[in-house]
Amino acid sequence: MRTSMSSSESLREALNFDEHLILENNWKGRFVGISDYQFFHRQSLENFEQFWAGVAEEIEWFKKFEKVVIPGEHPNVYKWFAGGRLNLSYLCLDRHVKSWRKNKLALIWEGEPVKEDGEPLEIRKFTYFELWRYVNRVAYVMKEKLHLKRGDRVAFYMPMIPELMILMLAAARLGVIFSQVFSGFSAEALASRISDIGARYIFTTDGYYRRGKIVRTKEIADKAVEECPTVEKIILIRRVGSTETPIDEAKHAYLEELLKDVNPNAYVQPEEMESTDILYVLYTSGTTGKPKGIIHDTGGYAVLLNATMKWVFDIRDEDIFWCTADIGWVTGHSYIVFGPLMVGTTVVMYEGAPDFPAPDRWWSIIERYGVTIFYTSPTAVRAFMRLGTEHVTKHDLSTLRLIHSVGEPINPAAWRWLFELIGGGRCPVGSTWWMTETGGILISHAPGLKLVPLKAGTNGPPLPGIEADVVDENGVSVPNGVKGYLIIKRPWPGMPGPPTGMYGDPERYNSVYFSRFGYFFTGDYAIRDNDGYIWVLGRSDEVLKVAGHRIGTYELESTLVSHPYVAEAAVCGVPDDVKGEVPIAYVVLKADVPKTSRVQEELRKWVRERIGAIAEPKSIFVVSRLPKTRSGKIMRRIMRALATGKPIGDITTLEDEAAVEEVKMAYEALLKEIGGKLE
Ligand code: 6R9
Repeated sequence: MRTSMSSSESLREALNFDEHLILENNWKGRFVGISDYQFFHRQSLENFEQFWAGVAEEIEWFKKFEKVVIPGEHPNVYKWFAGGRLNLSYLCLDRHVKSWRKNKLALIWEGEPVKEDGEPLEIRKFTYFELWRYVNRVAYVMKEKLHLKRGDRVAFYMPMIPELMILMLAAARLGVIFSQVFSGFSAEALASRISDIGARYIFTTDGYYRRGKIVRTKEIADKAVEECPTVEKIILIRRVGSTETPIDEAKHAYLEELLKDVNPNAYVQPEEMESTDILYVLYTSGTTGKPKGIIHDTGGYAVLLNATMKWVFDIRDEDIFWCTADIGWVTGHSYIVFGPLMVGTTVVMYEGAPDFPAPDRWWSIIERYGVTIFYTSPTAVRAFMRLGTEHVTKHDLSTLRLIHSVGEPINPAAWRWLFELIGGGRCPVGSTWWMTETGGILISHAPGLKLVPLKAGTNGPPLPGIEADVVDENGVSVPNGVKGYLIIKRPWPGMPGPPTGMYGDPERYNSVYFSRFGYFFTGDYAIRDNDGYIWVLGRSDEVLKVAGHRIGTYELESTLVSHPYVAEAAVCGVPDDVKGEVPIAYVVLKADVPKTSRVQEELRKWVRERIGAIAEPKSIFVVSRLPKTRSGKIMRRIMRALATGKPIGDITTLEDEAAVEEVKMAYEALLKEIGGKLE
């Protein structure tokens, strides 16, 4: 059965997805059809509260919720499953330890370093029972030795080692709010997040391995703490066995030492958390201002993750689940730690670089552990595509049965590569759409529901209970096949949580997400096709996605302007074959600075040190003025067109706020000026 109509045909063509890519035979015999899904989806919205109540009953509550969803104290903040009590650490561990899963593997971790023969040097495996014991001992240290209690805040600046997962579960056990900061971020980025949340402790490592080198996290944390008066101590987890700078007992303690005299059978009662209590705060980039601390609650978040593990990943007890994200990003929080452990699966976690020491590292991991579900990103796929197929074909990937990607739209070549080469033509390959703000997947194919035919390249229909739409600038639904803005029309479990959506800033939460359309605005462009499938096309705002990582242009611009040489700066993203997008910058220097090429080098280093290597601009143009409209808005499309050698006619009407003549003049002036200055 082929359900798509002509407009989605042409849409697929426009996006370069060709004919054979509706995969209705993936779920042989079980495939029902999109109209059945549409009916099911409509029902879930018509009986909205009843539907979500049913989904919520699939997890274990210490006390059952009284209400499904009620408004919170601030506009657009909702209380999901109010009155309910639960604990994520209990759901991820204790529940399984009480069942046959006690001795099932919860985690298989592989470190980056390899032996001479190329085999991994370290593999650590934890059963649910072992993980539970370790988490209890760490929770004991947090509670009894560090005197952390419910509602306190801590920061984790942790690389991809099992202790990160353990710290998250220990904090969740005690109701201690945690904020994990990506280990590739700089001291400044770390400091701003620690001070915003008012963390009492930072947990980090002495260092970690990345591409064969040691990254010195302790030194970075030391530097960050200088500006953070709330921090009492840095707790170090030993990973590389040495630090470059001395340990100061007043400032540092090793977790290992703190654990030494803790009983191996230590048990810490999990706190009965309110469904509406904060589980964690994760900082993410927006279009303006400093990074936003997105709050995730306990109950709504747990319900969405539990449901999506089943609907989207079709999780089964024999699965070996590998999500390749870093836990520093939301994908790792939701789909390495809380989602997979809640449903009792075996999680694979890998510490290092994908191509270290050889380009087949990832594929060797799939073979070594018999990974069945693989969750990755288009940018990683594109990087591997350049390295050739032989690194893949020498490994047996036949255990794989389901593949999804996340982070940005998937391009046809990357989709095909995943489908044909990695999945051997057997595995459905989806592109799950969601955001830090949504907590979990909202728009996706759902093999676990066995209803939805997979249409390559689309994100899929909104999941049950999720009402999404594509609208024009006035908030009116656009016809199928027409590009518009993606909005979410009803609250959903897992949305930014009480009390304020954004940590300490309810006004900003409202103005960023709700002021434009009155509904949650995702910031994305999308198309809805005739089957109701959503094709997310990319960001409509100034948020960049560099190798799938979210970076705000404002963050970059303010970092550049804080350099003593720089008077003004403007940043935009330009397409990149592998990373999807990379930042470029235009800077106006102060009068007394010589225009030498060293300026570019200096500024690159400045950004690297202040935000992190992922934010480093690919090119920096020194100009005498920035292309701005009369109202002072930076015309990023001009910058983009110039840097990519494209004519400025190539602009989308949706974002066009300046007169064409004005745009042309600014373009020509700048073109004249920067001619030949591209680095
Ligand atoms: C999970 C995550 C969110 C932004 C989002 C959108 C883009 C994510 C996507 C996708 C197309 C997909 N995005 N998944 N675009 N197809 N499957 O990535 O969260 O880092 O907060 O970024 O990523 O633009 O708005 P986050």
